[in-house]
Amino acid sequence: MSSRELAVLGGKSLFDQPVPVGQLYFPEWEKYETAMRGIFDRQYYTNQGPLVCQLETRLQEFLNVRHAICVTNATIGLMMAADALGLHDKVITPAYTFIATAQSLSWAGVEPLFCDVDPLTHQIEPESVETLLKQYAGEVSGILAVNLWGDACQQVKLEYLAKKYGVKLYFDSAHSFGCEIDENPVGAAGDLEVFSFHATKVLSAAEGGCICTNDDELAAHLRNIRSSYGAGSFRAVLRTSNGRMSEAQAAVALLSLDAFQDIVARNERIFNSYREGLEGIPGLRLITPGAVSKTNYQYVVCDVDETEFGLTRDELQHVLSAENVLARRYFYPGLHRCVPYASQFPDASDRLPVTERLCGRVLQLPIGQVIDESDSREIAMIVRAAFDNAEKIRQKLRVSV
Ligand code: T4K
Repeated sequence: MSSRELAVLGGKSLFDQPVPVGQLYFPEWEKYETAMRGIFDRQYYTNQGPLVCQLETRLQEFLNVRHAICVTNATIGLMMAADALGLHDKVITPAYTFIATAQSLSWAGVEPLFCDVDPLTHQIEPESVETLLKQYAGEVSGILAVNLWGDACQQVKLEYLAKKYGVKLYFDSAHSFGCEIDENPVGAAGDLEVFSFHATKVLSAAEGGCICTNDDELAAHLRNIRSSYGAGSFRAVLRTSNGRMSEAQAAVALLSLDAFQDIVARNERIFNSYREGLEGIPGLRLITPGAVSKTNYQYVVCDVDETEFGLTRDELQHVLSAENVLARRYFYPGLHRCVPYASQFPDASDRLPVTERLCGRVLQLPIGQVIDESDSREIAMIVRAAFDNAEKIRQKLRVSV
């Protein structure tokens, strides 16, 4: 691709329609129709219906975990988890994650204590966790770790720390459904794990999620918080909610689960074509999941080093946006700079140097059902052309500001 063709320099956009980053699985219409017809025939929309029950059983088998408790979405699941675990005072969690992670704690009346992440993998950094456990001894009731980017954090080290300091440990695994560590499915670590089945995730219920645990007591507690429907045994809980998944959500999730291996295989092909296309571009590093023995290839995440690449991450995003490629700045700003946390942690940026750096450098490219391998090859060529024409692009952007 020559510089003349870049849309930011006056060429035609690569795509006619905006291309989003997400997975956006849509089942075959006939299969969807059949599933919906079943809901109509049974005249049963929600309240732990047969499709939700079927989904829970299949997830338990797939994830090799005793309990998979389906919920409305992962945000609600994380809120329910914080309540069920009886968290109080402070909980350690990374600032480099989606806002829902920390907000679930705020909803539970718990203060998030932000720790830093690893500069290469972006996963929660156990050393940073231990520093906070020591500094706030007696005030920390838990660690909410995040398994990011279809990869996993250092779970064994975190389990050691949770035991040593006597705190709860649970995982926001919104990004890591279907991944494996040492051939074992992600989902059964710590006290519990929460997955997201949002439309942009590798397993989609359009909106949805599930909480996984091997702890029977905790599972019963969670089911009672979710609502009395399908709770099995009654437990007196301080707060109940409506975290139910509907039959329509479960129908999409079951079809998505049927197609799961194909979805991941497609992701893998697209990911590898990006890997080839982006290889050797100075200042552009593709984050490759390394802690898992199997990834879901859910995300294509790039770290842009302005000094070597010649453009900032934001300038590259501008170049891609002109091509109708809706690359996203996950996660920007860092949670320590978001309302309501910014005012509570005025010194957080000094304590979170890696998070600060990543928030200015990381860019997510499209993958999933919305594109194919030839699209990802073209997108990678645009990134390469952006590098080749960095100076010209900078001048153009300066003029148009
Ligand atoms: N923990 C972590 C670590 C998370 O990343 C998330 C969510 C959660 C917890 C909470 O999970 P949920 O409560 O959502 O189950 C998106 C997703 O909404 C969110 O699920 C995800 N993480 C986050 C990283 O990304 P937004 O608001 O930045 O993007 P959104 O929904 O606007 O979609 C991205 C692009 O896809 C846009 O360009 C629009 C396009 N799109 C989206 C949908 C839903 C479509 O074209 N069609 C669609 O149907 O949050």
